[in-house]
Amino acid sequence: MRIAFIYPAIEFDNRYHKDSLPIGLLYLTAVVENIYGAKVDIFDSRHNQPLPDLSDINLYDVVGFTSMSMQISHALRLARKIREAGFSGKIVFGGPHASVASDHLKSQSFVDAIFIGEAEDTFLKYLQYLEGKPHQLQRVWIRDSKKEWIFHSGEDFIKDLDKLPFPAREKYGDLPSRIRFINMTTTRGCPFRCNYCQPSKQILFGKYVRRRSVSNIMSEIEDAIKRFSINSFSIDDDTFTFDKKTVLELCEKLKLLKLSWSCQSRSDIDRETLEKMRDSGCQMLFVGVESGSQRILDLMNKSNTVQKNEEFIKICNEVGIQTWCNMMVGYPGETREDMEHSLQFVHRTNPSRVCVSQVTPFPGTDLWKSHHDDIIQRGWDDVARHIRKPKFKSMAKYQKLIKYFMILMSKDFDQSLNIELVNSSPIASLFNRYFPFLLSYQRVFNFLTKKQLEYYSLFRKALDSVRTGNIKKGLNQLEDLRIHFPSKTEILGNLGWIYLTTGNPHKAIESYKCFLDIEPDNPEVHFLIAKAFLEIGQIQQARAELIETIRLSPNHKPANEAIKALEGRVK
Ligand code: B12
Ligand code: SF4
Repeated sequence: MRIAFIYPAIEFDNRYHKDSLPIGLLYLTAVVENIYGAKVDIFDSRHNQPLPDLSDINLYDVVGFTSMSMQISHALRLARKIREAGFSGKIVFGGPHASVASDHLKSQSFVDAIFIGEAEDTFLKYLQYLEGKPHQLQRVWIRDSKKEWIFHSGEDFIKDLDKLPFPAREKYGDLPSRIRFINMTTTRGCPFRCNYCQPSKQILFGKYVRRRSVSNIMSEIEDAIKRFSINSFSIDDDTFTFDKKTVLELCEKLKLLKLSWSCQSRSDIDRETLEKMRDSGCQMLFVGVESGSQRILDLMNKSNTVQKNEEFIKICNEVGIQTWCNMMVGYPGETREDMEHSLQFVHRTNPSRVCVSQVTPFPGTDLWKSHHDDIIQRGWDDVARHIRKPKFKSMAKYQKLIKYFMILMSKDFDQSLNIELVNSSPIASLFNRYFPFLLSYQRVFNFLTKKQLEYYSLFRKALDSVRTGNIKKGLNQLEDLRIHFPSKTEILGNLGWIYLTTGNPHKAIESYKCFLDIEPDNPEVHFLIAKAFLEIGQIQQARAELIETIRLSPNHKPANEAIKALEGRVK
C-alpha cells in the first residue's frame, strides 16, 4: 500500500506557520508505516510541494487530504486535478473541515471517503477494508459501489494515547533540525462548550480529556533532542494546563533539560504553577481571553470571567511569563461599549502580544447553528482570520467600527503605523521609540527650535490619541498639524495609514498623494495607494500604482505578489 498525504495551502498566505508541522498527518503516517507497514509520502503546500508527480500518481493507492475550513478550496482544487490526471485510487479527506462539514465534501464527485475526527484507528481499519481484510469501519463516510454515501458510525476514541507512536517528523527531512523546534500535543478532548468552537472539538476528539503520561511526553521530547537537537517546543493542545498535577510533574522533569517552551492555556492557573512553569523554561502562554466584556463572554459561553483573565495576565507579568492574548471583535450583538471594554482590558492588563480576530462562525459550531440566518455566506477561504469582511448581516453596519477596534487592540499597532508607513522618513519610523530620548537630549543640548519642539509634542499627542482609541480626535489633531506643517511626510503618511486601516480609502489616497508631491519616488507609498485603490475597486489605478512600486523597487515582494494576483483576476 502506498499513500500520499497532502497539506493544502491557506489561500491568502502560503508561508503561514511553515514551521508548525501538521501533527495529525504525522501521527497517521507513523501509525500507517510502523503498524500497518504501508509507505507514506507527505506533500506540504507551504513547503512548495503541493502535489505528487501527476505522471506517477497511480503509484499511490490512496491520496489523503487534511484540511481546516480555510484550506478546503485549495484542497478540493488539488483533489480535482489529481482525479483529472487519471488517478484511479481513493481520494479521502480528514481533519477539522471534513469532520464538521461532511455534506460539503459529499457533494464532490471525486471524493471517496470522509473521516470524522481522530483517525489513527479508523484510517487503519479503512486500509484493511480496501485490501479486503477483516475490518470494522468506524466514523467514516464511504461511497458504496452504487456511488451512494454510507456512514459507518462509532463513538470510540483511542483510550490510551501512550500507545500511539510519536509523529513521523522525519518526513520533513532536516527541517526540525534546522529550526530546532517541534510542536506537539499531549491531550485530546475538551469538556467546555465555548459556542464559537463546540461541538466541533468534541466531534474531533470527544468531550472528555484524555492525557498522555508525563513519561510518554518526556520520551517524545528527549527523542526530539536526540534526533533534531531541539532547544524549544510548543504544546498546541487545548487542555494541557487543565490538570495541575500533570503540569507540575512535567515541569519538574523539564527543569533539567533547559529548553524553552510555550503552550495554550485557559486563565485558571495559579501563581505557584506559573512559577514552576517559568522555572522549567515556559516563556509564553497563548490565552483565549476573547473579550473584556463579561456580557460577551457569557454570550460566548466561555465559562470564565473578565476578572479571572485580568488577574491571570497580571500574575504572568509579575512572574515573567509572556502572554499572547487572543481577542475577538464582532460577536453578534456586540456594541461599541463592549468593544471599548475589550480595548480597556488590553490597556489595563498589558499582555506581551495581542492577536485580534474578527468573530468568525465556523461550520458545525453552536454559533454557526444559532445564527445561521444571520451569517453572510462566503467562500471558505474567507474564513481566514486576516480576511476582514462582515461575517454577520446584523453586524455588517459596524464593520468599520470592528476594524477600528481590531487595529487599536492589536499590539502590533504601533509597529504597523511605523513600519508600513514610510521608510524614507527616519523621524516617522523611529518616532515613538525615540521621542522620550529626544526630549531628554533637548533638555541637555537644547538643539531643537521652539517651533520644532512644539511640533514634536503635538505630533506625539495626535498619535497617542489614536493609539488609546480616540481615532477621531487623533485624526483631527493630525489634520490640524498638517495645516501648519504641510510638508511633513510623517503626518501625511500617518494620516494615509490611519484612513486606510479604518475604512476610509478615499481620504487615504488623498493624503498619500500629497505625500508623493513631496517625495514622488517612495515605493512604499505607491504600494499603499494601490491598496487603497483596490479597496474601492479601482483596479486599473491600483495596477498603475503597483507597476510604479515595482519600477522603484523591483524586489518589492507584496507588490509583485499583488500584481500577479491582479493578473490572475483579469484572466
Ligand atoms: C495547532 C493549530 C493550528 C496551528 C498549526 C496547524 C497545523 N500546522 O496543522 C496554526 C497556528 C497554523 C493554526 C492556525 C489556525 N487555526 Co488552528 N488549530 C490548531 C490546533 C490547536 C491543534 C491542531 C493539532 O495539531 N491537533 C492535533 C492533531 C492530532 O489533530 P488533527 O490535526 O485534527 O488530526 C487528526 C484528525 O483530525 C484526523 N485527520 C487530520 N487530517 C487527516 C487527513 C486524513 C486523510 C485522515 C484520514 C484523517 C485526518 O486524524 C488526525 C489524527 O487523529 C487545533 C485544535 C485542535 N485541538 O485540534 C486548531 C484548529 C485546527 N484551528 C482552527 C482554526 C479556526 C485556526 C485559525 C483560523 C485560527 C485563527 N483564528 O487564526 C488559523 C487558520 C489560519 C488562518 N489564519 O487562516 C480550527 C479549525 C476549524 C475548522 N473548521 O477548520 C481548530 C479545529 C480549532 C477550533 N477553533 O476549533 N492552527
Ligand atoms: S475554545 Fe478552548 S476551552 Fe473553549 S471549547 Fe474550544 S477548546 Fe474548549
